[in-house]
Amino acid sequence: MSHLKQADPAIYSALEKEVSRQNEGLELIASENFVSRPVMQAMGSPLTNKYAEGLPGKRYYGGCQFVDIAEDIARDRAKQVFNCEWVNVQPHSGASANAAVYLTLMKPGDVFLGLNLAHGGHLTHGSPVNFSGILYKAEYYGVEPDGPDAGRIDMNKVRDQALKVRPRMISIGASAYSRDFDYAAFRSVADEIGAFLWMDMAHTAGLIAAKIMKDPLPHCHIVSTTTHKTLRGPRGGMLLIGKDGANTMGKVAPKSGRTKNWSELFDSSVFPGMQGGPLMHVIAAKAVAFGEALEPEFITYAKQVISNSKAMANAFVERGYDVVSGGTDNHLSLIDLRNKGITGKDAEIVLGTADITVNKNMVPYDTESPFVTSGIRIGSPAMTTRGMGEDDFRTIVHLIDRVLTNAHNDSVISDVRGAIHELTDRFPLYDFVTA
Ligand code: DSN
Repeated sequence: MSHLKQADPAIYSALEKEVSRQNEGLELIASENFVSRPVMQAMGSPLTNKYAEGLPGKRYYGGCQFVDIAEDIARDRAKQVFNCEWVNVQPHSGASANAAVYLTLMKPGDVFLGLNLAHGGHLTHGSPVNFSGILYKAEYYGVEPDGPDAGRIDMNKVRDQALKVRPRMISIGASAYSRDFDYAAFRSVADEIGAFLWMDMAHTAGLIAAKIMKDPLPHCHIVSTTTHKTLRGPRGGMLLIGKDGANTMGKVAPKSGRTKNWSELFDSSVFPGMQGGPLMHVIAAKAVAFGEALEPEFITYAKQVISNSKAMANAFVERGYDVVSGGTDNHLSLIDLRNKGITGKDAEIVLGTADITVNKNMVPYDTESPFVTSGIRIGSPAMTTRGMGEDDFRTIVHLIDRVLTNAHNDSVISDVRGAIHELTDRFPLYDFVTA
């Protein structure tokens, strides 16, 4: 970092402080993780200088022979990781990947059916303030309010809703849903009404790659993801079609006099439909991360993510917290704090003062606004990457509970902050700035 330190002390200083925050604090935001140094090195490389619109071997610029190697490796490794037929590794983000899905499969005004944002869905799955809700007509399914399946999706209700609103596309995937999805049941609903089925696996991609959560690829026509959450790659997006996915979508109407495969249509929705030049440094970093995901250590990590998440959820339940759906199958839990007398917003702030980073989150049937919320979302991937196990996560729940039940007691919060720093000291992270 010596060049940066000398050339731009203001940015260096912000970076140094952020690295200290990451080193010392407890990172429990479910969508965050810590990438390896090789991933960071590929990202911070001269590949950022190269324009490469198009695909490997078919670019609109000269001099692409070496970035082609990187993109081909990224695509080949992604295909191995997810056992899929086709990928496009160029989307700059999950939202860009999702935009390419809409652009390919929907026309403005078409109806689609997705998980309600207030029940764990994502902004790009039909929120009225997002392009997906502005350009298309979003209809929703949700989770059960009460009963034995409280907090879970009831597939009979999804079917009823699909038969009622007749969507052109059904989306699966969530930002705050702690249970696995019944992809076969979703596909059966989609087939019954002739709809496309799209899974946004951004949150669980790493757990799917490790084959410890159900695989959406054999059931869905198209799958999108980010690459930086449980998958532990650089910030970015990707589109995938499973071995059977594209073949079950029927015939594509000829465009420009030639029948195109679905994969070609998705490719052209990414570029030139949604994006200009791909970020070749990020694509190289994706290739590195996919290589890491093919190593046996990745499966150990992914299993530990879920064990830690379950240990954390159980510890919250034991302390009288209302964990939505009663537990978790994946890397996150959603905690409804209404029985604890603190809002999600206040919980996020007070935990932050103890160097514990979480995010406030709407809970299903929330009575607070999205800026206040009644809950927090807590995830295990980042601290699992640092090496923590179930006992550490039980300690974390104990410390979170101390803060939330002593939210106005500065001395308790200061004690907890000290305990957090002792804990994180035992699991070193990055030293390249502070060393
Ligand atoms: N904003 C991400 C999350 O935190 O879940 C999803 O895009």
